[in-house]
Amino acid sequence: MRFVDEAKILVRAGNGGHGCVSFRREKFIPRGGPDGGNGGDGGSVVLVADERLLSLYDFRVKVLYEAKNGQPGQGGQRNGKSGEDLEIGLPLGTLVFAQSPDGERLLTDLSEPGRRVTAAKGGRGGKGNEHFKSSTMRAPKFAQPGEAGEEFTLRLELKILADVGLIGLPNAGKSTFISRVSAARPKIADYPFTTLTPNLGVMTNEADAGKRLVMADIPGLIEGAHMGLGLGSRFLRHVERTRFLVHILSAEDLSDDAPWAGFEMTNEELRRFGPELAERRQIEVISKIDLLSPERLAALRSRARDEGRRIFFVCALNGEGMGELVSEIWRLRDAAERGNPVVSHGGGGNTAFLNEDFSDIGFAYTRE
Ligand SMILES: Nc1nc2c(ncn2[C@@H]2O[C@H](COP(=O)(O)OP(=O)(O)OP(=O)(O)O)[C@@H](O)[C@H]2O)c(=O)[nH]1
Ligand SMILES: [Mg+2]
Repeated sequence: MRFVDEAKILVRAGNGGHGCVSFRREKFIPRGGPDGGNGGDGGSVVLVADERLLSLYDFRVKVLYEAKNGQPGQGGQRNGKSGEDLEIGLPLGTLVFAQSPDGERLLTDLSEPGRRVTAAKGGRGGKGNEHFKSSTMRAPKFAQPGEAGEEFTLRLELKILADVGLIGLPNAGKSTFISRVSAARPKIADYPFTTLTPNLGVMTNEADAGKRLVMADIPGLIEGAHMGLGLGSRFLRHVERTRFLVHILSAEDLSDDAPWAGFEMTNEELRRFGPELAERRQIEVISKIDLLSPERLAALRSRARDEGRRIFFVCALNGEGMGELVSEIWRLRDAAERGNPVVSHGGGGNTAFLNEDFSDIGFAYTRE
């Protein structure tokens, strides 16, 4: 399924059924009283946050969403049936804007799984003529029409909600990382911009009541991303709503005199995109350490220590350093959960499984 994060749809609630004008007609009762029933209410259009979805693609294909009309009332005091509501499932993290000639307003932010919001209210059914009879009006020859249902143009904007955002230069090993720690299976290849759209992976911690953590992998950032270079900041908004970032730098991209310069470059792009994102807590990771000589690796470790910089050195291929990194990710997530409930997320579509290679650290790694 294609990843799409913007769409525009038309939602139309059902009209209320008209009230009925009718009079009782029975043998030997020449002038029966009014017995027109009420019209049924029109169905509403209801939006539901669904954590299994990760794209607005469907809403590019189908644009009009209509709930059912209420049925008209009938003679013999029979009320019309109400129209059924129409439920529309939207990805968790969808912002919904209602448009009107004088602009748009935020209708809702579907930021909790299962959240339900009525986007267009169904019209009320009209009263039948029986409702209007009184001592002064015994035979009302009118009934109430049903109300029209509401109708809106909605602009949908998906901003992924996840616990952790993965960032780094192209080819840093981000997708490899997410594929090692979750059941997500993104495309991985030895060239930049392999990832073209965000992926979500779910990590589970079987040792802790199956606790889940959702990680978002986005395309690599290059210098000038904020100006639209590379895949630009097009996808940066998908790590805006994360608790913290895991920043991955490949051992291939370390320069000799200023080894961490690659981190600074990506951070500069974050800053230009939004200062708030640049201040988000990060875990710094050097990946692909299997490509370094033991001496160089030792030198880098001690340099980081001397500079008071906590850097995790890992190899996603053989698992070296991964256990420690994953523990740190859970630790930060737990701390963030206690401190500030930024994200509420029950998990995405990718279920994780226990990986025996890493079972000694007590975390459920996934690697089928
Ligand atoms: N030697 C080695 N290679 C690795 C390691 N992790 C990833 N790679 C390789 O690095 C290349 C890029 O990996 P990806 O996971 O696609 O990198 P990415 O950061 O997602 O790249 P983009 O999606 O293009 O931004 C692939 O050929 C991987 O096999 C590692 O720990 N060691
Ligand atoms: Mg990738």
